[in-house]
Order: sequence, then structure tokens, then C-alpha cells
Amino acid sequence: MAKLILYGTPVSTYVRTVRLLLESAGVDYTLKKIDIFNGENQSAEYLSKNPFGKIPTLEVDGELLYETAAITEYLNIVFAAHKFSPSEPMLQARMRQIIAIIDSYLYAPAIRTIVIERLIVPSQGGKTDSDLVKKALTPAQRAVEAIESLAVASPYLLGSEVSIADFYLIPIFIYLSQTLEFEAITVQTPKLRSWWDEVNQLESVKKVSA
Ligand SMILES: N[C@@H](CCC(=O)N[C@@H](CS)C(=O)NCC(=O)O)C(=O)O
Repeated sequence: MAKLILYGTPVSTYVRTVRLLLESAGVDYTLKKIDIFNGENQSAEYLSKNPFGKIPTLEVDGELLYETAAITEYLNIVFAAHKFSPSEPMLQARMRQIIAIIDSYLYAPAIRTIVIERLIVPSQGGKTDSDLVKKALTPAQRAVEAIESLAVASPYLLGSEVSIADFYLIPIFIYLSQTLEFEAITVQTPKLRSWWDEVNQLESVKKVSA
């Protein structure tokens, strides 16, 4: 069995995406902490693994792989026999489309602005910038509503089987659901609300959130 080392901060949404896949596939791995809050991700040592200083990075038997989409695709093929990706071409394209929407349009307003301003800044003694949060609301709503229009969400985003798209959206909802804005962001997305009620009960979700 390959030796897997996952570098990252356990609270990171992208690290959680990879961990959800690893846990769901029952694969053994070591999580090596790289702290993005104290700048460890910008150290020369970490930049030699990932020149962008982003987490996660996966090491497979000494070989380094970064970018969550590449990591999840590799793990899904090698350790899960494609289980977390639909075989029907349009559904597979929908999975990639949802992932791209999360990367390009949801992560920034939802995590970098709303979650950071509402949860992280106050936890460090700072004051939420309400104007920033207000500006992020419409783009976050637009992205969540786009995902709603593509999703089956019964019980998983693409239907009866859990996929990499779920592993991307779950970590975002773990945090968004703790913000005051969650109600407004999901008011037009009833399917995603019931999806969230189901998936947040999964053992793998409880494990990566701990
Ligand atoms: N495109 C990267 C994005 C990863 C990413 O943005 N990770 C965040 C944590 S969730 C990070 O490394 N933040 C630290 C920073 O930007 O300095 C991927 O898909 O892996």
C-alpha cells in the first residue's frame, strides 16, 4: 500500500475535501500540520513542496501532488476504483461543473470573506467588517443557487452516490451554516438545505470536522 502524507491545516476546507475522500475510501494516511495562520505555508520548506504556498499537498511514496482537483482525481482512481465520480458523461461533467463553481465563484465570497469576517476575525478579538460581508452576500447566493439548479441532492448532490462534488461543498457548508448569512444564502435553495441536513450526519463529516 502506498504511503500517503497529507500536508495542511485541519480546519482548511480544501484539506477537508481530500480527507473526506480518504476517510470515505477507508485509506490510511498521515496528516502533517502546516499552519496557514502562522505563515508556515510560506516557509522555504513548504514552498519547495507547493510553490503557491497553498494547502493541501499530498505526498505519495515521496512524490508530491498539489491542487485539490488533481489530488482527489488521483485518489479516486487509485484508491476508490472511480467510486466517487459518476460514469455517465453528463453527470461527470456536472460534478466538474459544481467543483469549478465552488473554486471560481463560491470559495472567495463564502470562505475568504463571510466565514473569515464572521467566525475567524471575532475569534481573534477583531471586529467583523459588515460592509465586506454585505458585498459578498450576492455572489455567494448566486453560486449556491447555481449549484442548486444543477444538483439532484437526493440524498447526494448528483443522486444516490456520494461524489467528489459533495466532498467540495460539505466543508464550505460546515462553516457557512455557522454564520448569520446562512439563512439568506440558502433561502432559495431548498434542495441544498435538505442535502445538508442529510450529509452533515455522515461519520466522515463528523471525523474531519473534529
Ligand atoms: N487551488 C488550490 C486552493 C487551495 C487553497 O486556497 N487553500 C487555502 C486553505 S483552504 C490556503 O492554502 N490558504 C492559505 C493562503 O492562501 O495563504 C487547491 O485547489 O488546492
